[in-house]
Amino acid sequence: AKMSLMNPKVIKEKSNERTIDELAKVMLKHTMEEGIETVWDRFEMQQPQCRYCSDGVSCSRCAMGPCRIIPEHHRERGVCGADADLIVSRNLLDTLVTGAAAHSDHGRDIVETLYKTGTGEAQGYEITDVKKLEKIAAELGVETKGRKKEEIATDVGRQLLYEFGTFKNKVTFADRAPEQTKELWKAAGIVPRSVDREIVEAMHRVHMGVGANYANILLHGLRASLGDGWGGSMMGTEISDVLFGTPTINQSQVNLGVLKEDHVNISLHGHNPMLSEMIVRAADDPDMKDLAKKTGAKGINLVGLCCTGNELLMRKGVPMAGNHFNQELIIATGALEAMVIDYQCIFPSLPRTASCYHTKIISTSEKSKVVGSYYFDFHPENAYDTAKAIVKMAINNFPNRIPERVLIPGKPVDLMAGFSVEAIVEALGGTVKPLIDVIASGDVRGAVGIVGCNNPKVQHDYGHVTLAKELIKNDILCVETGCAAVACGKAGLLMPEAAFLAGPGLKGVCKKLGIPPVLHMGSCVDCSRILVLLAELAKALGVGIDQLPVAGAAPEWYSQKAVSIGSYFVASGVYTVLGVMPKIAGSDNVVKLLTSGLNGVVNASFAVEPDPVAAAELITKYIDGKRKALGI
Ligand code: CUV
Repeated sequence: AKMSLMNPKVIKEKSNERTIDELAKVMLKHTMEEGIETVWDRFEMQQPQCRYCSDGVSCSRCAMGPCRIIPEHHRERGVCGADADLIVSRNLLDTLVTGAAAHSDHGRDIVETLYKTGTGEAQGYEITDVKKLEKIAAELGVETKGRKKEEIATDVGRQLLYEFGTFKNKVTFADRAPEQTKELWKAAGIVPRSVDREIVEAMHRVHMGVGANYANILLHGLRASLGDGWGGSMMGTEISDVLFGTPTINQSQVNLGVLKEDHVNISLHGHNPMLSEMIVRAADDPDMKDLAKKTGAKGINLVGLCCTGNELLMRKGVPMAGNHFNQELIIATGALEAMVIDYQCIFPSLPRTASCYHTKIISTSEKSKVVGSYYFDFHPENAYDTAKAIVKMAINNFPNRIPERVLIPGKPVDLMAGFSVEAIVEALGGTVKPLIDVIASGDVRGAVGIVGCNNPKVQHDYGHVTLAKELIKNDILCVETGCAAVACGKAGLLMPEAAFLAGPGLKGVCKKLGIPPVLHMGSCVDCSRILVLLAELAKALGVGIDQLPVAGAAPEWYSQKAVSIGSYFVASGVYTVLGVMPKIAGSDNVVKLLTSGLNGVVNASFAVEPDPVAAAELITKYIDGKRKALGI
């Protein structure tokens, strides 16, 4: 029965306006007909959004406020005396370190899991990549000779946990940056001292009566972001590789069509592989497979969403159901028995969406309890047993599915993933030299990291896909993470066949190596893989990262984590173009500092360009400038 009061023509128009994902269009039409609310509807209901908040000139940090800067009404300062520059910069620092904290707390959970795997307290985990563990041990000065991998893991875990606090005053992985880049950090006073310290100090600085100089506040933001990128996030990536394996190139499938009508469908949504990897193991348990058959299903079908999906896709080839804005639509297929969540990027309203169907939302983190969800207290100590209990709950929900309400909107698209730095180097024959050669010859003009989320201010996936297509046309190789990579996967760009869309130079290189023109490097914390790749390229060339013909882009970002990523890209010397304007327009000084002033500090800056075609032009011009400066 069609419940909607909306005109069918309006429904069709809206589903086309909201997304370029063909299967999402089908589902959006369905949600509008059925009267199921989505992120796009809520965005519409929030219009017009507050102008003062959009420009960053509202402040509600203390009890003398809230305050707004309204120059035309002579309100130039908040009650405390803060002007627009200070209010904007304080708000931005707060946003940035919220993101840094999210990444880094995830990193800590992983490191703690490694530590507990070493000591034998964790259940069901093992050390998979011993070579990587030993390499990291050497960087940390942990003895490896004649020792068991568990002993090394315990010491590596402990050493990394120290780097969150204030005792060690060192973020070891930041040593991986080239000397020239580290010199810039030293000169600017932004070498990160620890992961947590920079975040806590930022919270101190935004307290009334502490940070009062906008430039000083923003520089600290760069330092905190470096503690995330080269610290917390890099630990998340590296130690996940140690525990679950370093990704190798693999093939899988993507979009809502990965759901299977005759299987128990479970989607894994969130970020931390310490949960999702364990669900993969539990679903492989013969007891679980038998149970699924007993309920009449052909088997268990695990699918990923958002970044924990990227983690599983990279390491295990688990099919990917979609990115951020597919999370409500997958429930509306009526074919999902359970959505298992940990934390970050999970709409708090998902149980409301699920209440229209048989789908169970299963939360697992004490940090992210969700009203209306089923909660399992998941910890390293009880990981395997809890994972099995979760899978069991999903299987037992299969008979509750209502077949008439199932709508799987189409067929999945093939994609290639697993491009860790190690996998890229292996594909190149063991060193980065061949990549440098094709950049020097001009066959590949440069490389761009496209990262970040979906945002209802941008047509879903349009920013990511258009930017990537424009860049590869210009012979610029794209490396991607997060929802950007999933968007391009759905659009078919993650297959070697997509090389026909690339310029002649890049096309030749892709054909020779059998790789796509857009490489999937993982989840958001795996933006740290991009840093490692840049560091290796710069060191091989004997230059700083800021001298490379590379750039970053976040065409559809929404999250505080993306602010931290963009900031550590820029602080590491990577020009970064945003597709959505941050909340800073209320301060000309902050805008100027971020879009040009930083060039005098870290030799890189931000730009904002909502049109992805224009953004591609900006980036191509910038890359050509860098090539010229290198004399290639
Ligand atoms: Ni972490 S942060 S919406 S899932 S990329 Fe996707 Fe990626 Fe942004 Fe979230």
